[in-house]
Amino acid sequence: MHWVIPRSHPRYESLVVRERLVEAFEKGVVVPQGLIAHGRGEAFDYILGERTWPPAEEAIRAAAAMLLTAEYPVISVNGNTAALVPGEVVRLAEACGARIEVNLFYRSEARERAIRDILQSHGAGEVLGVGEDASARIPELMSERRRVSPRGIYRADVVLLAIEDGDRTEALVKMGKKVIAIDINPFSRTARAATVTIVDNIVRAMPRLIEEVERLKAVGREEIEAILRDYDNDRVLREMVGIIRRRLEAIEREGWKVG
Ligand code: PTJ
Repeated sequence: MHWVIPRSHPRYESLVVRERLVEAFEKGVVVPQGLIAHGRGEAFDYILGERTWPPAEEAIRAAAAMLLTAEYPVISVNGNTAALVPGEVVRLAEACGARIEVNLFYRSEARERAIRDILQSHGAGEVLGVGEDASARIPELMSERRRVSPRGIYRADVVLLAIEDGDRTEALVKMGKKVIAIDINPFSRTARAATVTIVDNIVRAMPRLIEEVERLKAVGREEIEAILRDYDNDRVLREMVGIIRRRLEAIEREGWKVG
C-alpha cells in the first residue's frame, strides 16, 4: 500500500478499497477506465448509505438459487473484480461448481495472464478465457469482450458478471443465457438487461452471495425453485430506485441524522 490510511479515518474501508484498485492499476490488472468506473460506483454507494438493502438481499438469494440450479454456471472476471474480490470469486466457484473465465473489455494477453495469476494465487484451478482459449465469439458484439471460451461463457447457461458494460450483458441475454449482474447503479443498461441484478457494492455482495449459496445447499430443491419462481427483477430494480428516492427525501427533510 502506498499511503498509510489511519484506521480512525471515517472513510477507512472505502479508502482501503481505493488503494487496492490503484495497486492493481499499477500492476496492469485494472485499466484507467476501471478507476473511473469505480468512482461512479462509489457515488451510488454513497447515495445508498454503503449498505446492502433488502431488495439486494432478495437478488442475492435469487442469484444463489440460480447458480445452484444451473447446469453450467460460469463466473466472468474483469480487472476490477480481480482486484477487489479475487478470493471470493474462487470460493464462490467452489461452492456452486462454476467455471471461472477472464473476460475483458480492454483485452490484452498480459492482463488476461495477470488476472489468471491473481485468481490462481487465491486457489483457483483452471482459469478459462486466457489467450487462444478465448476462441469463440459472442454474436452481435463488437468489443473485444465478444471473445469467449467455448468451454466457458459460450457454453454456460448462467453467467455471473460484475462491473460490466451494458452491451455484453444484452448480447448474453439474447443468446438465451441467464445473467446475474452485480452493479451498484440500478439505472445502468447492465442492471436493466440482467436476469438477476444485485444492486450492491461487489465487496459486500460477494461474501453474502457465498453465504447464501452455502445456506441454500442445505435446503430442498423445491424451496430453491420457489425462490426463482417468485423473483421479479423489474420489481427489485424499482424498489432500489424507491430506496434512493426515499433516502434523499429523508435527508432533505431531516438532515444527516438519517445516516
Ligand atoms: O477490466 P476490463 O477491461 O474488462 O474493464 C472494466 C471496466 C469497469 C472498465 C468496464 O467494464 C466498464 O467500462 O464498465 P462501465 O460501463 O463503467 O460499468 C461499470 C458499472 O459498475 C457502473 O454501473 C458502476 O456504477 C458499477 N460499479 C463500479 N464499481 C462497483 C460497481 N458495482 C458494484 N461494485 C463496485 N465496486
